[in-house]
Amino acid sequence: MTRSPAPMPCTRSRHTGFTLVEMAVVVTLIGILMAMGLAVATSVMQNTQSSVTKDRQTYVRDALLAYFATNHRLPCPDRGSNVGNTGRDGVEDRTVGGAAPDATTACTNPLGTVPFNTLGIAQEKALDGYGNYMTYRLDTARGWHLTATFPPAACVVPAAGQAVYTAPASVPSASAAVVLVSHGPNGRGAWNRGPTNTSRNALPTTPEEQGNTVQNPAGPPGYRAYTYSDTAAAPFDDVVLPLLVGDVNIVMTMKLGKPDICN
Ligand SMILES: [Ca+2]
Ligand SMILES: [Ca+2]
Repeated sequence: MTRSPAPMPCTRSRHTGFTLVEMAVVVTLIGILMAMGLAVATSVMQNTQSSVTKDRQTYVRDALLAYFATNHRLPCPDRGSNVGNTGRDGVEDRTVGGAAPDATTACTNPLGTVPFNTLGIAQEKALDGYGNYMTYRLDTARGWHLTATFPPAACVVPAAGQAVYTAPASVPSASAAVVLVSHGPNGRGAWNRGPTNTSRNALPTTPEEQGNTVQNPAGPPGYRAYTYSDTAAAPFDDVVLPLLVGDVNIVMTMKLGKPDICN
């Protein structure tokens, strides 16, 4: 009689799936990886917004210098909220306004946004990397918006412009014909692209940023081109680029073909 073979021992595990502990480990790892990915994505986005802002400010500054070289003056700000003018259409706003403003008249306001149509540049160049309009502050007190005489009738070096501070100090570090302000990630004080294209974000609450909106600036008057700070005591995220009086003077002397304005 033939004996039937003994049954093979069962080698198959009783657990074919993940244990709760294994599942917990996997879920934790996925969470860590997602958090790392999100942090990297956020960092990349912030760097992109910052670099776009700086690139556009440089672009606008160069466009202003080119405009000055051709027109011998700087354009007035685009000021969308003023009655009787053409609004935030990219055309500079003057007291005699409309589609073709009279360049011999005063600016409606020295503070507004970049007049992209007058400069002949794309509208997006007037925006910062955070989607707000950059503030454009022209030093109208010294007549930069009116046509300069070429060559000058007398040796007159244009006076100092708007004070720009790169750090808390009593003496400014730069003198600007134009100050371009991106109000940064918090966007406080910036004109935004709301339904009417004329809305302005809530103003800054800290003195470090208030000066860039001409809103009760504490400390010395002028604009702040401070470095970024996320400290609770003095947060600052504006990105500021001055068009220096010296740079405009260089364009003037180049147009005159002279070594400087007086020679
Ligand atoms: Ca306008
Ligand atoms: Ca800001």
